[in-house]
Amino acid sequence: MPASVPNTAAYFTLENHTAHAVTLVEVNTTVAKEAQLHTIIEENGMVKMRQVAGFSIPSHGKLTLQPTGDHVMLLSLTAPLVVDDKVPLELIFEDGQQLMIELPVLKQTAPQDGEQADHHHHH
Ligand SMILES: [Cu+2]
Repeated sequence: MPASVPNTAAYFTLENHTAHAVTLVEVNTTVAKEAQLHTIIEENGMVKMRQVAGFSIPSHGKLTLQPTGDHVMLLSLTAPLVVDDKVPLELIFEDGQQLMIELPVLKQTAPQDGEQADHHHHH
């Protein structure tokens, strides 16, 4: 991620091993002013990002965030991200559960409009 770009996106996979569905409703991070849950939709042949209220993960299912679909948008980075640094994210679920994760910073080569799907560095 070049230092001049104030926004970036986070991708990870969550597995739900419980007997009930869970919903990720909020993400907090120290590296950006705001983290939003986004999905990508196609409308009239245009690929667009939309903010959503939550990502639901079915019982014994998983949520896969990726550039072509659901993702966490980090808006207004507070400092430039350095490749291989770790970015802490606090995930908050609808039932009040919290989960801390750390993601490595990867070089970004794909544009953020979601139209290119075949890069190799995604999780
Ligand atoms: Cu987005």
